[in-house]
Amino acid sequence: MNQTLESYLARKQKSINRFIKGYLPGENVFPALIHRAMRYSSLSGGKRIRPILTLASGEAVGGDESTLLPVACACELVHTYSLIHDDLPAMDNDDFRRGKATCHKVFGEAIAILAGDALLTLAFQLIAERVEDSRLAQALSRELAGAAGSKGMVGGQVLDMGRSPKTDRKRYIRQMHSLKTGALIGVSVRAGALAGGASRKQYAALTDYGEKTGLAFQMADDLLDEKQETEANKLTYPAVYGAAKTRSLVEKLITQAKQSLGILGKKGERLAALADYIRLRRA
Ligand code: GRG
Repeated sequence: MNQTLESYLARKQKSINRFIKGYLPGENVFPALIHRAMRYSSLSGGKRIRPILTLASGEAVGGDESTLLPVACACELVHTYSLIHDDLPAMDNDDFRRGKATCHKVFGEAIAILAGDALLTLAFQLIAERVEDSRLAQALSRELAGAAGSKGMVGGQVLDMGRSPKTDRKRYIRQMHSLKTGALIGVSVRAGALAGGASRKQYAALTDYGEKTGLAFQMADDLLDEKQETEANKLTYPAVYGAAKTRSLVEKLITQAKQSLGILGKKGERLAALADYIRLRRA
């Protein structure tokens, strides 16, 4: 990773972590158990890719970090909720996340479900409380709810939990990944564009960038996921296309994502570097 991007990621992760730490209810706030669970999962060292994309997208169109941070962190709270619920026994049944015991392993299933619910709710409270322009707050809430809900991430998760189809697997997996992972990454980029004051053309370009990057992110994740070999009935890009073809699809999407940044000129360079980071990431 180039030095400039590395230090940008470190700086932004620090700002995001500080904001989330300060915004979440303290662990002694009544009822303490749920707040401990919310803090446990939210402050456990994720890469913060989604909120960083929000910040980079907003900055590319002239927004400043302090205005963008609440919006960025709202996207991260939704992401954290989805991970807690995804790890539950009824879904992926995972014991570890980010190298630590999963929320339900530490706090039990009921509290983990509620911690996810509370984080999702808190994301919208954050937008309502910290985005001063009420029209912008309304637009952001609509976009984020759409991306997180049944026509977005939840819908993608439903496809993932279902039986994989015998025919038209390519269309099915594209839909599933676009919804399950792409929708939240896409909205993270679009939310930055909206909060940063993008013009119509800039918004359209960033929407395109977000869609391509979001899909590429999940394909790259499939390539990294060692479980794919053991979870034979899980529909993954490498299972459908083979690893080599999946790699070339990631390359193609990232190239297209970077091309859509053309109208931003030099201001799009950070987002281009982030797209490469997604293409090359090893964890
Ligand atoms: C439960 C409604 C609901 C949705 C779950 C996001 C999701 C949908 C499932 C997560 C399963 C998974 C591991 C998908 C692969 C792509 C992905 C979202 C990876 C985790 O995101 P990262 O790599 O994680 O950004 P960190 O830990 O860095 O935040």
